[in-house]
Parts: sequence; structure tokens; C-alpha cells
Amino acid sequence: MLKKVLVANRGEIALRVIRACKELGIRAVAVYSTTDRDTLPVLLADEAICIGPPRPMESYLDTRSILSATIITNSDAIHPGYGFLAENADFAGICEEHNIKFIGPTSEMIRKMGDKIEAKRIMKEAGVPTIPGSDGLVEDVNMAVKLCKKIGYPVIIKATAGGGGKGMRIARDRDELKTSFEMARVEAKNAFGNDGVYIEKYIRNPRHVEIQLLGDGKGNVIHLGERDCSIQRRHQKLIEESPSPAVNEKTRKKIGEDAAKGAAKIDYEGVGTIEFLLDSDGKFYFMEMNTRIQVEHPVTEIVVDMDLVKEQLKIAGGDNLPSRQEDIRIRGHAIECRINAEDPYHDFAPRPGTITAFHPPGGPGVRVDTHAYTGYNIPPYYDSMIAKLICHGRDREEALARMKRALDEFIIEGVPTTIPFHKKVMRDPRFISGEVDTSFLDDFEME
Ligand code: MV4
Repeated sequence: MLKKVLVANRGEIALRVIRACKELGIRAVAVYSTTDRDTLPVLLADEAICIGPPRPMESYLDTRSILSATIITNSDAIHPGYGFLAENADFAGICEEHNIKFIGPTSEMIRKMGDKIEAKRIMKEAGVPTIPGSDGLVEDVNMAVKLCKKIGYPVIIKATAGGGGKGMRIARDRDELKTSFEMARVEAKNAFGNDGVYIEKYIRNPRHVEIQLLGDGKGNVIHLGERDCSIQRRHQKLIEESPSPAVNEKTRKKIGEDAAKGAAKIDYEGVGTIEFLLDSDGKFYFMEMNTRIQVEHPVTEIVVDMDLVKEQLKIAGGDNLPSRQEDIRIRGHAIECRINAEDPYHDFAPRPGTITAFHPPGGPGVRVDTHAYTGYNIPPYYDSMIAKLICHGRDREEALARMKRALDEFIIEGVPTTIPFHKKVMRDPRFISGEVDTSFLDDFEME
């Protein structure tokens, strides 16, 4: 078992990891930038160490500061949370070289899944459905034109070093392809230092459905049901739920088994997620794999009754998987709303500042994951998410009713938040019926 874990993150996820460490009797070390000195992770950790100035490149992304803090505090592992260094294969590799346990998969697994062409090849080989398209890299525009004639338009050009919506372009015909192809290459080169692109048939208005996985690193992988994350804006998820209202029992079983098979192919270790696109015919296709704990993990925790961060820590310490697949049961329904310090009436512009009043909701079926409090100053340097409101019930209707009343109870003053947006979505007939896809917010008006 791990004895001391350095938490290389901030905000609600740092707090979440510290809490899990405490419950397992593991000492937790917080790291903080100068602007995060007066925050809950610093206060609640067993030790805290300053790693630099506010800018992420000089603190939470500064691998040398973080490694120094790990060595100085005699920590035996690093939990990267999400974002920052969580999917940085080089950083995981440095940890391996120095006998510091990176809590997550090996650097090799991160590298493989970070290369989108390689990831797709592995999944295809494992028998996971993939989207028809190029067999690897598309070297030039002539090759692109030939291929698209065969697969048919519209197509999507994606950067192999991309992911999460970065470096994508759609082409509806041959002319668009010619310009989009070159633009996609230039954009990929500038954004990732790698101009490799591949092409897929474009699936119109899919749903985003992802499978939570847990692997022991020895070839055993279990799946913990799906999350529907179709409500996104510019590739930022705003609402997630489990189970997906669009997935039937038959598809649930198949998509879960396929995802577990894919992860087992690389002997996946720790928590991970495979993202799928679900088309309007109910067919699903591999999109990408996330090798980290995700923001939306609590909706899965609630419906499977498991603490995924504790499981991460236990697996990193050498434990076996907590359950067998046949003992996993999905019970009830959970919905998460991300509360961001953003103005939904002004294009969701980030609005950092001081929270002058903070009163989270409570009562049955309500969970709030947050590092915020009355008087907390939201710095402008980081993500604008200040809380996650997770509500559950015996069914979707009850979870939704609780979410509505919890949003009504939630008081945050001093900064605008996404609460009014969520209140509006919870009353939207399309959301209530569960008929949502990734285009849901395209024509959503806040007035
Ligand atoms: C697609 C697609 C349609 N067809 N691939 C966006 C994030 C990145 N992981 C891949 N994405 C997409 N890939 C094909 N072949 C549509 C998207 C997409 C999307 C996917 C999930 C959630 C929201 C989205 C919003 C726009 C586009």
C-alpha cells in the first residue's frame, strides 16, 4: 500500500484525492501556486508545499518543481488528477525512472492512447468498432481525395496528436477537402508540433457515450457502465449522466464488453475511459481513450456504489480489482451539472472574482464536490469550474427532480455562474425526454 501521495493538482479534484487518501490512511501532500495558498486542499492535506507562481507553466505544469516537492516530502507516489500532467507520457516516464509511482497507467499506455491513429489501430485489432476512414496517416491531398471518393462525404480530418476536439476539420465535398486538408495539417503542426492527420467518415449529430473502466495492469479489466456526455459546448462538457437514456440493455452489455476488451489489449492499469460516438441508428464507434480520472467520475461512483479515487490509489499500491464483472450492478440514475464561474448570458465568458456568499444545497440524493467557500477568490489563471452538483435518484425522473430543487437551493454570489443555464436545461422538453445529441446547445438560447 502507498504511504504518502503528492497531489499534483488544485481545486476540487485535489480535495477529492486528499479525502480519498485520508480514508485509506495514506498521507497526502498538497502542492500550490502562490495564488492558491489559502485554499482547502492546502488546509486539509497533511503537508503543503509551494511550487511556484500562478501561471500553470511555472507551477502545476512545472515537472521539476513537482518532482522536487515529491523528493523533499519523501512521497512515494504522485496523483495527477485531471488536466495539467495527467496525460503527459514524458512526465509519467520520468516518474518511472525515479521510482515514483505515477497514479495511472504506464507512460507507454499513455503514449499509445495519446497517438489517436495508434489508439484506433489497437482498438480495431481488439475487435472494437471504429469509424470507417483512412488506414493510418493520410500523407497528402491526393491520397485524401482518393480515399474520400471511396468512403463518401462528409468527412472529418483529425490530428493524430489531437483529441478532445482539438485539430479537427469537416469537409462536405472535394473542394472543401482540398482546402481543409492543408489547413488541418498547418493547425496540427502549430498546435502539437506534429502535422500527422487521418480521415474518417463524418457522423452527423452523434451522442457522446463513454465507458468507465478499471484495470489491474495484469490483463484484467472491468467496465462500470456508461456516461452520456452529449451536452457540451465547444468540447467542454456541461452536463453528464449515468446511465445514458439512449442506451438499451443489449447495447450496454456490448459496448461495455468491447471497451473492456480494448483496454485489456494493452493490459490497462488504473481508471480509464473509452469514449464512443453513438449514431442515430444506435451503432457505436470508438472515438478515443482517456487515461485519467475524469471530471464526471462521480455519476459512475453513485450508480455503481464505488469510490473510484480510492480504487485508483489501491490499484497503484498493488491491490487487485475490487469486484468481478458479474458483481457490478448499475442502480438508479445520477446527473452532474458543472457549475462554472462563467456568464451564460454572455457566451459563457469566464468571470473570476471573489465569491461573497456560498451556500451549497443538501438533502437526499445530493452531492456537491467543490473547493469553494464564502470569501474564496477564483483566480483567473485556471479552469473556471468551481463546483460539481451531482444528484441521484431511483430513476432519471427522481434524479432530475432533485437536480431542479438543488439548483434552486444553490446560492453563489459575487460572480456569475452557469446555474441559470442548468435550470433552463432541466426544464427543456428535449432534455427531459432524454433525446439529446452533441448538437443540443447549437440552437439553445439563454434569452
Ligand atoms: C467525430 C465526429 C463525427 N464524426 N468523428 C469531437 C471530439 C473528438 N474526440 C472527436 N469529436 C468528434 N469526432 C467523426 N468521425 C464528431 C465529433 C464531435 C463531438 C464528439 C463528441 C462530443 C461532442 C462533439 C462535438 C463536435 C464534434
